[in-house]
Amino acid sequence: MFAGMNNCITILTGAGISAESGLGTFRDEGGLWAQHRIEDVATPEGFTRDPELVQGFYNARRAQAVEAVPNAAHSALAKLEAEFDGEVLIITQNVDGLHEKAGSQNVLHMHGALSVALCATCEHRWEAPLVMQTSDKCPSCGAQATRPDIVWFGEMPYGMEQIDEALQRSTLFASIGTSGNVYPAAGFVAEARRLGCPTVEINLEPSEGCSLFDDSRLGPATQTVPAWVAELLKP
Ligand code: BJW
Ligand code: ZN
Repeated sequence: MFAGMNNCITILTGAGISAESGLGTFRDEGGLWAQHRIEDVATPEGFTRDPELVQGFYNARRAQAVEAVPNAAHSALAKLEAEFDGEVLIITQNVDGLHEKAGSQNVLHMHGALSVALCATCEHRWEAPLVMQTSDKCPSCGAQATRPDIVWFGEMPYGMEQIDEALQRSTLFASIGTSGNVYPAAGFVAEARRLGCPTVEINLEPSEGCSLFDDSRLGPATQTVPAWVAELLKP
């Protein structure tokens, strides 16, 4: 009766799943890294050098994310979680909150979230104001060391232990809309394989690690993801 609970689908998502919601990816032509230097806006050193620049970058992205609407790919994953006979875990590198807006509940934000403020002094977290400033006072310790709760290069992504455990019980690993350039996320497919778990890549084009996947579905996420979910839910 509970046999279904032995099924566990682990889904890694990246910027490509939100592209058709109007949010820019990082490495595609005209993407965020074509407009900003990574070391200026996505490292702790960049933040120390010029906090105003970094806050401005994330304030603009937060404003876009608040307005953005989940697309058919996000909605299909929420439907999968609701209807699949087993566990569905989304590990997202995205900071936009669109999975939750679409109704997904089991979501792990390994690179943080635009909607959360973090005190660099005491690590207290609270809901981010739409426009964040480093001089905003921490509600817990009063320090003026407010930063976005985003995992920058050189910082440890969140939930690594939980991710490790999830990969161990996974019966299917899917990677959606990510270029496979950034570790440790880019290494999950190799780990899943090592554990004997089948792997599928769903992306606009083959990613860096495409040869490590057993199966590949190429095309825009709003088409490929609902089709894949329909197959999984087929009785
Ligand atoms: C579509 C589509 C459509 C488009 N439909 N698809 C040397 C070797 C190995 C590792 C390292 C190394 N040197 C340093 C490292 C570690 C480093 C790293 O990986 N660097 C690499 C660049 C080499 N990683 C880290 O530092 C991480 N931490 C860490 O390793 O901790 C351990 C440690 C700590 C201390 C000391 C030592 C070790 C932290 C990584 C943090 C990443 N942060 C960012 C920015 C913050 C979030 C934000 O601002 O939003 O996260 S970087 C950026 O890249 C962002 C993303 O989450 C991440 C991944 O990007 P993603 O999602 O894959 O986007 P794109 O644009 O690359 O790809 C989009 C894809 O979608 C494309 O394939 C398109 O084709 C596709 N697509 N439209 C379907 N409609
Ligand atoms: Zn504090």
